[in-house]
Amino acid sequence: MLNGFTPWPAQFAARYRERGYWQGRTLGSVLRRAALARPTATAVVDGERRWSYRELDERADRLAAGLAALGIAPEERVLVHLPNTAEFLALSFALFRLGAVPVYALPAHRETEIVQLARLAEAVAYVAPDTHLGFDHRELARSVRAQAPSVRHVLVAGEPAEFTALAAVDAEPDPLPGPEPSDVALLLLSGGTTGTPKLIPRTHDDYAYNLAAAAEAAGLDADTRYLAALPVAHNFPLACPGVLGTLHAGGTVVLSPTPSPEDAFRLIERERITVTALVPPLVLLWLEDAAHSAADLTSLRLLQVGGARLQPETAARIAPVLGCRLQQVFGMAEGLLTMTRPDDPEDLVLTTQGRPLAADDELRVVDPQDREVAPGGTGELQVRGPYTLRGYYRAEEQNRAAFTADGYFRTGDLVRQLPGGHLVVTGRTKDVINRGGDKVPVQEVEQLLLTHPAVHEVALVGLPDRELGERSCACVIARGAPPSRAELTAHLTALGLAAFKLPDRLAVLERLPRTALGKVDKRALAELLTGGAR
Ligand code: OOB
Repeated sequence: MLNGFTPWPAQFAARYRERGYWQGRTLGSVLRRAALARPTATAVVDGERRWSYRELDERADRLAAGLAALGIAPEERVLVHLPNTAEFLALSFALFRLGAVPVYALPAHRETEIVQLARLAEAVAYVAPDTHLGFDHRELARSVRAQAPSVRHVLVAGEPAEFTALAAVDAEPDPLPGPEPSDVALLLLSGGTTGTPKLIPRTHDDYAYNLAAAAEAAGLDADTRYLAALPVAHNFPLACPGVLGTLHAGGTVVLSPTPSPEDAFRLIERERITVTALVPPLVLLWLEDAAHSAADLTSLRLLQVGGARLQPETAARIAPVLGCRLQQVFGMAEGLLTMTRPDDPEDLVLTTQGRPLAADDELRVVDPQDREVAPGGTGELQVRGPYTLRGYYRAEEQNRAAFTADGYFRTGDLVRQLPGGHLVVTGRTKDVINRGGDKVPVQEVEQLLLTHPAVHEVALVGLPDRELGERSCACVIARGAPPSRAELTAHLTALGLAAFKLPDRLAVLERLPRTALGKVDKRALAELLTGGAR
């Protein structure tokens, strides 16, 4: 068992097996099964490349053998920093079959995040494209190598420079011992409530349930043509049901280089896409463009929306404008998924975030003293269940705060539960800014801003925004001459921070409002900046 992983207690594991959530399957076998059933069907479309199930299956086997020949061993971590490409899928299944553990970084991540992840996971390899959207990953790889000594291999999809070409990692497949279904299959990145990133271990058993149950709830089958518009390194398009759920169902995955209407509409028309998933700001963009676009979107049957709050008014425009049904999804890389269902009445689909995937998802809604609120009341959501983690990876201290004594995960989300089980997400208690689905880890950004010489004190707050839901504002008490926003963003960019974490606004203040306990009062600060009270 992977060191630093917190397993479910034995009686819970036994129950999840007994009730059929955990079927003793590995993620590598999910593809194998689909490939045996429909070898010649198209599994993945990436630009002009089309791989059949047999081809994807064989590539995964050869790549697994090649990685083993490089000396990458089961349980070793491999930092995967690939955009939406066929290589992402081949590599993922290769690692699943080998029993090595992918750590999925988002394409937007830069040196700060990548180095932190490589160190935290003690990754033995970093896998990246040569360049992507104008950014040279080989240069990043050089600083990763210099700062994270565990990284022995850099594998490059494309022109490798001094590194190893991913395409050259290839060997005749040998039977591999392979992982146990209860082993950790992958590590996902948490939305981040602390100064440094946290990693979420997902086992083969739990993730196989997650993707299969989500595929069923979204009605996927062998005729599904799923467009991956969001970056597939994120849990939502990866397995909720996403690309893995589509392959489980025997459908076709079509990879879009970006989620822009331009790229996506062209692919929807060309590939007769039936299902896709978006975050709310992209829904607005698609709705706007679809009104003027000549593209034929009639094949689209279902649009999943999640990651941040969807306004009911926006939700109501989806069916008339895009000609498809909506499925709201509330989820987290930590596990729990709630979804509206095809047979839900329309008002529940438009105004709620759905109900849990599993009958054994145990939800409770609590007040700040951890006491359950009256049914229908608003409070923090706590959860445990067959696909919700019991501990972050190697994070003993953070785990004491993030979990209750009886193993519930404190989501930091404020919700209300309707009598039928549907949740309405109303806010959050955690200090994260949800910038249209991108999670801005507030403490991390504050710590980095404090390294600027003109910043004496800083608080990052989220302000309401029509398009993104929220935008970030850095409230700064200056040391000497006040800095400009351009100076601060240049400073953060030079440190190698992902662009979505850069403050959207700057407010230079004389002092920061404080609570009775002396902590910065972020609610008062947000009110001050939006012209509310005070
Ligand atoms: C998804 O996962 P993460 O890990 O990036 O972020 C999780 C957080 C939740 O705790 C919640 O604060 C927020 O994102 N969130 C939503 C939401 N879906 C997620 N807030 C309001 N409404 C929603 N529908 O974001 C994620 C993972 C799997 C599927 C979908 C989203």
